[in-house]
Amino acid sequence: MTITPRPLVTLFCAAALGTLTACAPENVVPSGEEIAKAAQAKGVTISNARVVLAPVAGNPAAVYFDLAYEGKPGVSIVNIAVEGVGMTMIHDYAESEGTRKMVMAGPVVLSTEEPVSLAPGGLHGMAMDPGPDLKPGSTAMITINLSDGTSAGVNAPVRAAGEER
Ligand SMILES: [Cu+2]
Repeated sequence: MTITPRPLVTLFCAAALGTLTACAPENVVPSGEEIAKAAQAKGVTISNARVVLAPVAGNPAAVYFDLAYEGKPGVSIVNIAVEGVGMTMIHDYAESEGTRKMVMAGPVVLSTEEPVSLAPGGLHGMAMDPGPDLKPGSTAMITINLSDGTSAGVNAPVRAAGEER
């Protein structure tokens, strides 16, 4: 079975991390079985992947990485899954009534011209309900699912809130 890209609804989320769970349900993460069956993405190079925990245990963790792409055009990241968390959303920031708010983002179109960067202050992954195994100094598998049904995985270090992002 292939993973079909699902249209992601752009909707405004509350700025506070604690209330973000309220805007989750549109972004459906494939089951572990679907991930296992997905073919390895071609032309994808992931670097600098890391998961940064929130200051309060159990609050959403941030997911960052750089992705260079040399594959076919018209492919995008449909969703991201992180081992040991409930679900991961793709977020960006947008200006609204003079304040910066987190908004749902994606699919993220891949380009051979410019790498995709999930980084502090911009596009990022938000890993909801991180489990107890996600500790500073450990690692977590990040799976990046693409619209062509392939996926790329990377083992990322988990960092504490105060560490370098
Ligand atoms: Cu976010």
